[in-house]
Amino acid sequence: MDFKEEPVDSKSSSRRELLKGGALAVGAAAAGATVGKTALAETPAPALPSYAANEAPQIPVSPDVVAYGVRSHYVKSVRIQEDGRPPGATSRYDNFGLTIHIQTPLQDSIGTIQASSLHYCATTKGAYVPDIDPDKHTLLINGLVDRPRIFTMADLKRFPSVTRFHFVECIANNANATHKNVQQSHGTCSNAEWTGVLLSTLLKECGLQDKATWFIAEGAEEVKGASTLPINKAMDDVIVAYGMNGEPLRPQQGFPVRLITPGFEGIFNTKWLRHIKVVDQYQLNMNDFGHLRRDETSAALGYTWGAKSVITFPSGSQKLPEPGWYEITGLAWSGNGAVRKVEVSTDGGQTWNEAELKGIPLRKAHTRFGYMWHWDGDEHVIMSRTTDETGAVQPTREQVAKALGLAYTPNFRPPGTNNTIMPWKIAKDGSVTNGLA
Ligand SMILES: Nc1nc2c(c(=O)[nH]1)N[C@H]1C(S)=C(S)[C@@H](COP(=O)(O)O)O[C@H]1N2
Ligand SMILES: [Mo]
Repeated sequence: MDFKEEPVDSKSSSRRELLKGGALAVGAAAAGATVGKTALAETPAPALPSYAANEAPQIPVSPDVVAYGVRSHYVKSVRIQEDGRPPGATSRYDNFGLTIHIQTPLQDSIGTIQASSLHYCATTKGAYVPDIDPDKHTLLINGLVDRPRIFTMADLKRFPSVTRFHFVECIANNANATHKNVQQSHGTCSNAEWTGVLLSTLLKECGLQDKATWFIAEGAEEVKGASTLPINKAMDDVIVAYGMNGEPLRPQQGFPVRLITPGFEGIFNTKWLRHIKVVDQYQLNMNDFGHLRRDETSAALGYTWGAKSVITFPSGSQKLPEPGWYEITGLAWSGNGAVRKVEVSTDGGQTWNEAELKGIPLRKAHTRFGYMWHWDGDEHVIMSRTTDETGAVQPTREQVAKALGLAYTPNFRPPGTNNTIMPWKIAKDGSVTNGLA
């Protein structure tokens, strides 16, 4: 069909005929309109909730809420203590009776960062953390430097700052078959935006000496949380951080200042930082207990986290209400650098599909991924696998056992930093359980 194009204001416009539903409109478009009209006529409009100011439930705006906001009381997501104990319950203690681990609710996580209030927390001090007055706090840098110095918090803030996203992950983040959900299996890892001054900037200020090979970082609490770290890591990307997610660090995260050692095992991220001593040999510290390797050359290098990922939805204890479309989503990261690729399998690892990366993958930081999947109502084992920018691919537990020459059983727990693939089992009723079980 064709018609003569005429000016819009033409009295005898064929365009006007079209708009009035004339001959030209008798086609697919008109048929569509009819369907729409019928559907509208048969479906009563749902009653809209009224949000008139005097009718809707009100949240009292107290001075506290004005001063520092609170989330909706409909949002219930909370941290737990290790192994599923609720907050306040007795945690598992180490040989010193001091360990506490608090896990972040990854099953409810949105985007890539953990709210500071939900960031995991690990301390060898127990349930109390130092309560430090930032105006009185200082950081001493001495040892193999030309100009030892004591920095106040105000001094630290005069140096050029960096603001970077990084994950911190405890060695305790070691999924096993008893874990009910992703909070228990992977919740000892969080990602945040950290602001501070590069340790390399401070060491240059102090005049780092050539014979320096290691540095010891010490916290302010009595057990010190000290670690020995290689100086080349200090000169690479270690941050002396005072800011987190747009505000000062929280007490549990090391207020007023801590180390961030990107990609390294969590224990090296010394909180309540008060002393950095530059030395020329490795020194054993309290925090090395249980983390030390016998091999001298790698003894204190710590464990860098490899390529890792986990599906956060659908994950253990969640339930798919009905067959149909879902976005399988989760987090991917690597201590080696940025995530390059994430794949998702819905058939127990037989076939892999490339997932969509949400946003630009950042070095040693969480990247969210998503994969649209039509669940057919059958049993499935779903899992995710990361490849990082160095080409490292997240392994299965079987592969790790084989590489280490260890026997593989379903109870196998990889030693050290466990970055193995995490399977979730979906039953016919849609319920999701630990696929290691
Ligand atoms: N001073 C000090 N720093 C510390 C610790 C500690 O007990 N004392 N715990 C370490 C451990 S074991 C981990 S996993 C990380 C956890 O950092 P987060 O609590 O901010 O998540 O902090 C590390 N830094
Ligand atoms: Mo840790």
